[in-house]
Amino acid sequence: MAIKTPSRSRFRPLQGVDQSILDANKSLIDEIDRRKILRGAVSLGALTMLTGCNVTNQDAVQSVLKAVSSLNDEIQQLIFRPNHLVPTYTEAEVLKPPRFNAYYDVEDIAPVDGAKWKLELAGLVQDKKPWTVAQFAELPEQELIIRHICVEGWDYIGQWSGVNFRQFLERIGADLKAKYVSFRCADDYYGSIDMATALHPQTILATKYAKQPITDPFGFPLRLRTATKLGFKNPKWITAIEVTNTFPGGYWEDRGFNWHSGI
Ligand SMILES: Nc1nc2c(c(=O)[nH]1)N[C@H]1C(S)=C(S)[C@@H](COP(=O)(O)O)O[C@H]1N2
Ligand SMILES: [Mo]
Repeated sequence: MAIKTPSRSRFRPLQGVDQSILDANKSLIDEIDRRKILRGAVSLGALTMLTGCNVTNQDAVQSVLKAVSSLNDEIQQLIFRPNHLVPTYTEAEVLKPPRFNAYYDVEDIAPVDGAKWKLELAGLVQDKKPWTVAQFAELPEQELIIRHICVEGWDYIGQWSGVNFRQFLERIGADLKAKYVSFRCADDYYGSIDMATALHPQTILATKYAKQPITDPFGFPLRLRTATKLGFKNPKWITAIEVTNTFPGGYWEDRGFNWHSGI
């Protein structure tokens, strides 16, 4: 009896793209999948973010797929424009409440007790004194109304505020020449970003959504919000931050997703 092997390709259709375009570009899509640059579905929004090109029409799809298939982390890092600002939106466009996602269902989240919570600091940081919720509340706030793009193929506009990450890193005496900033979370999630992204003017440690404290599903009391990265590069329920030159990886990156995953 023949054993049916599951299809090797886990690539599901790009949202908003005609099946005929996908058929015509099948080899490129397979190539992307083979290199595990992207796994699972990918939206046009995600492609736009990964490539920095606005993927709005059919002609653009092929060139963008080509671009993505040839990208690797090093190249993406080279084309990163440190002070290039990502589009922001108006309050009227903000989704309330935001859309939940994690590697488990919303019923399974374990809320963080703000009274007991502390942010631990490690690595190339001069002042490793842990931070409390009350101390974060005293920091100056920056607001970002930005698009959250999940690689699974959905997105929403969110309104986040909290301390500018560069300001926070300067305040704790972080070595801004180090390569990576890594995050540990109250769940088993972990992640990391390159220093250039950490220092980007639209990267914050968010404590509020739509001017109210972030609620449990969305990362209370502290999460990262960076405008230049896909959703999974924004850890929620952060418990520790480390500045390091040793590549830290991340939960999804260690399962095959592209580490840079941004512009
Ligand atoms: N700690 C933690 N952070 C996480 C995740 C997670 O499972 N655990 N999922 C990531 C993914 S894949 C996405 S799309 C966003 C979802 O954020 P939201 O629920 O605020 O929309 O959180 C990211 N940060
Ligand atoms: Mo995601």
